[in-house]
Amino acid sequence: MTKIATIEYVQRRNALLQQLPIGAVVIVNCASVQIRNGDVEQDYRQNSSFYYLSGMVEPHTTLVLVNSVDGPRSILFCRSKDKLQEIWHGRRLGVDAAPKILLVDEAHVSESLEQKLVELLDGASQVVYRFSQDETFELVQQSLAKLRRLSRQGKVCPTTLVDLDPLIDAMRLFKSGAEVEQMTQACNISVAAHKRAMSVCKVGMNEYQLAAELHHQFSIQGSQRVAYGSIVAGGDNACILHYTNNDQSLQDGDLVLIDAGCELDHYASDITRTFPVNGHFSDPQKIIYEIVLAAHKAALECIKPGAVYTDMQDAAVRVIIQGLTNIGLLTGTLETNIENQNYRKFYMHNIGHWLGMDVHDVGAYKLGGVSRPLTQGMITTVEPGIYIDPDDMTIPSQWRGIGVRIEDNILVTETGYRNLTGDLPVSVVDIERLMAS
Ligand SMILES: [Mn+2]
Repeated sequence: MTKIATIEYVQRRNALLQQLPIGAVVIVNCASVQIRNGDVEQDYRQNSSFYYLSGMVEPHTTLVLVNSVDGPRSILFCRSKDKLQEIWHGRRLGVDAAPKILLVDEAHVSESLEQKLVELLDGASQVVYRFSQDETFELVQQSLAKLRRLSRQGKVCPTTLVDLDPLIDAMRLFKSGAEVEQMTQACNISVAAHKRAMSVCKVGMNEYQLAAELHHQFSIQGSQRVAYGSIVAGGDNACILHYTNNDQSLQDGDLVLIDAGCELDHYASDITRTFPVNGHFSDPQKIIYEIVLAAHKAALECIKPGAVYTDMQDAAVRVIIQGLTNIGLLTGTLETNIENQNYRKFYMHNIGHWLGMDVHDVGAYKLGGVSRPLTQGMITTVEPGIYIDPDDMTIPSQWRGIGVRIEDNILVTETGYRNLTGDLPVSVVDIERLMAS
């Protein structure tokens, strides 16, 4: 399993500073530790943007970047080595090792941050931090208040505050070769886990047992955690888009929808497959499934540099409307159904989302109010679905409660796309064959 080289983090820090004026100071905080209950903490997962710039997994850490006249400067504030604390809670990187391991220019103990930050912000051309992070806001306000009080001693309080998020989001949206490699590995693990779930699925199993099969496969292949709460939805639970209870038994004759992906070194994968619990699609299930699959294919065929998100959504919507009209679940013409959005009763979400360090990754979907063109190096999900309300008595019973979603992870390439999760069976024949073997 390869990891992204440390030098890439240096390049990211420098690329960020290059977009800023001389004298700009960037402050980024790590994720804070959350209490789960009593004395137990939530599993710590580093903030994605902080990790993107630092490669540092530990809590209680702050990264400060200075775009000085002498070149870029990176300063890490982290926990000091502490034998007793490390015996209880685990190893720490410490200030001596940090410059060598993370290739930052300097490292200091966290306790010195407040005082050092006042010095670093003195006369800064602008202060760049994540407006979305409350603790950084407080830290910046405190430092600026101190500088203002010291103005008679010649200190200069910066007057320009800039939000870091749009800058870092725009960088994270475009994946480097190493990031693509990392995400390909994450996708491969998730593909193997979904295959395992398909091959072990049996009537009478519980949803949580199928989830356990996926999670076992994630862990055994080196994934640190899930990228999001796994959805294992048997029968009409599939019509609950964010179903995560995963505690019902899987019934003969039902479909099961699995939306699950692992995280690998802070990069997500996000796959959905829907397959029959007993290994064989019924005729109505097959009909709905084939419509979603055709919509999925139509959306994929749009993907190339210059295409926009709405191209994919529009292509999928057309196929879904046509399919639902053919079986009598929609009436009227294609155009009126598009205009009235009648299809939203069956397909109520969007075609996909950016994928990266966060499962719903950062990056603007529109630029200047219009859908932004796809560009080489972006990774998106493509995930059309049809969900037929189990309680809607106006719909013939054979269709009710069927929920199907098909989701793959797609890299936009120079000439088109690469399906990073394309090794996972998706056709009716291939799924039934895998389940039979
Ligand atoms: Mn998704």
